[in-house]
Amino acid sequence: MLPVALTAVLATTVGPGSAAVSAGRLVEVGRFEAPVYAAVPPGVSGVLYVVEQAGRIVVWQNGKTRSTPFLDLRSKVLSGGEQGLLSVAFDPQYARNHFFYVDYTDLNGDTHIVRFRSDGRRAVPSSARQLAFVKDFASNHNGGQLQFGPDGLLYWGNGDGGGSGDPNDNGQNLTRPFAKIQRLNVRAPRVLWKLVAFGLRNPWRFSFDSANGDLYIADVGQNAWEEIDYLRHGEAVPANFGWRRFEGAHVYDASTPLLGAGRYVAPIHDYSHDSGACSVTGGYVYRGKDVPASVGRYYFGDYCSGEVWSLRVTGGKATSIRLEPFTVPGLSSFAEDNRGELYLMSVSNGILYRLQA
Ligand SMILES: [Ca+2]
Ligand SMILES: [Ca+2]
Repeated sequence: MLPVALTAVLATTVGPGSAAVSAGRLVEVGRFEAPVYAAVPPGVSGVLYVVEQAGRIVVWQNGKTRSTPFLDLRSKVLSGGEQGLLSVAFDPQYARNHFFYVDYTDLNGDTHIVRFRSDGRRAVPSSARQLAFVKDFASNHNGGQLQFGPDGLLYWGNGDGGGSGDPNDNGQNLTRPFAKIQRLNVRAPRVLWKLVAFGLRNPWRFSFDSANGDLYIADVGQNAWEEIDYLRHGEAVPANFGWRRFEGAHVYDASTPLLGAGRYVAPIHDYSHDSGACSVTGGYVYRGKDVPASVGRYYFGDYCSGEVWSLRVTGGKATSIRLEPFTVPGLSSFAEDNRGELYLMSVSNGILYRLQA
């Protein structure tokens, strides 16, 4: 049997260059019905808008949940598995225009990106304006993340459409709306999505580092490897993240050539399913004040094993990869507030946690 101190070190460090010891713990701050995401309008503090998979957005304020939902799309949303109301993004000028954007799967399982306006407290249903529609063919791999980038553009991720092994080779095909991250200038008079990245299997969660605009994508793998992808702010796009030639850093289908249209970008990190992991859930680079030792670390975890890790990107490479001393089974998402504090949530037990020192 190992000495206690050594066991603790082994439990909190994995991978090369990882001498860091974890500094955080999780504290429960709220309970919801199958939460899958949370976000907050710019400049607001003490509030999170929590996305419930069935189709509601509820407002959590100073530790309490408002009784009236901010948005209720339950009659329009097919929910369960990878479907449902999947994320929300608030307009950078929300304080002025009250616009926000949602991604959901409708009763046929097709994807909608819709802009709504609120009256400040609740969504105005008649304000709905559709910005994208994708006819889908399988219930899984619907992506679902919306984020505003450092350029003020709206970024949207969609998966390869689903099934298993990318049966239609959507990953290496630019003519279809699958397996991509695209971005939209929401101020332009016409809706025109532009390609940022392709070769993604299911980018369920991606985020930008609020300090420098770097992009982190957690791309869900097939049967063996989960991956973290990274693009430094300002790097040339489109980037080709390789699916289905590659799953993580490993060849998945050698007969699928990489499209020449984009530069292939290998993951900065991948991890195997050996430990009971099955599906990566991407988080955020921590920029808060509560856990000073974690500033600059990117957090992510696994939906099945509930393991949570963090790493630092140094010189374009993942360093100081660290297993955190807590688990969140059913980990559906992370969230970040305007102070840079980090939240985690479980779709299976409904708990919203906050990272604290
Ligand atoms: Ca699908
Ligand atoms: Ca990849």
